[in-house]
Amino acid sequence: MSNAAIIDAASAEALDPADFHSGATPIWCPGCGDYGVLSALEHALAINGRPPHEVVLVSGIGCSSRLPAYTSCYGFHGVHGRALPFAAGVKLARPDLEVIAVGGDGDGYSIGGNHFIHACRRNLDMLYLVMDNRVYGMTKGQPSPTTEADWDSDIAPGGLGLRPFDPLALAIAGGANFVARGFSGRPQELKDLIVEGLRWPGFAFIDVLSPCMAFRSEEFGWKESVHPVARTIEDDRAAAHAAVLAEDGYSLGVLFKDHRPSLPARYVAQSSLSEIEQQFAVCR
Ligand SMILES: Cc1ncc(C[n+]2csc(CCOP(=O)(O)OP(=O)(O)O)c2C)c(N)n1
Ligand code: SF4
Repeated sequence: MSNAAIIDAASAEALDPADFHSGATPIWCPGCGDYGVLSALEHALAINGRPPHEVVLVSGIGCSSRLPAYTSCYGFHGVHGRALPFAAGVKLARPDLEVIAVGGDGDGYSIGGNHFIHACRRNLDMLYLVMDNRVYGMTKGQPSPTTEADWDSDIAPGGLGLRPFDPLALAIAGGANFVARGFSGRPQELKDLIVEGLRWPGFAFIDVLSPCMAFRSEEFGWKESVHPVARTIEDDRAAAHAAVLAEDGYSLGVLFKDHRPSLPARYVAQSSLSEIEQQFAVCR
């Protein structure tokens, strides 16, 4: 048995996916892909072996961003598009914690797009899980940056006509150390990807194809489109970028892994919380 498998076996005995349930019942629509993501995440956290009180889930706004409330981990349900800066703050203040940012393609690639680029660039040791349904679900079906140009809807008749951008290519160009794609309909594989991303040093990004049954029921057909990635490229960012731009957007697995150093340690908070409070005190 490999070292990783021994650790997995020991952790699996210690923690159960149910340990990560909050007890709150998700209010997602029946068939929403986010159920599969939640389940995969809970199983991955149990394998990862860190108890709920050592894990922080940070989100923005959207159906997918409700996810932290359904877990027993520490959670922060912030403002739209700002999950990554909050998560970075938590990680800088408490590098000992497992920090995971979650949300949707609208939250992360539209209003939060600039934060996404810079989170990749800073390469802090955290995981970012995007439930990509290629639509704004919560606000009733507007196109997002990953929506196909010709997707026809009441709100954008005939389609927007805008080329969708590729978040994986952006993450590689930005500097992320781990770039992968998962599918909510393959929760076992997604669980493995999440475990690998959690353990990989630096910024790990997983774009999860997660169908929206309410506004894009055709995404149910993704189960026929997905296929394993041809190969994982390691350390050659230019080659990985070219490969990702050339693939069809349905390759599942790790597309790129790198060992780029994280934000320099000199920028990481060295002070204690009380010292920081004193620095910001209005009256001394
Ligand atoms: C500053 C601000 N602008 C707009 C909104 C409205 N809003 C709420 S959720 C959302 C989009 C959510 O889409 P996505 O992140 O893809 O999540 P999904 O609901 O599809 O899971 C928008 C535009 C808001 N809450 N705050
Ligand atoms: S509107 Fe779409 S994304 Fe939101 S809960 Fe329903 S199926 Fe899921």
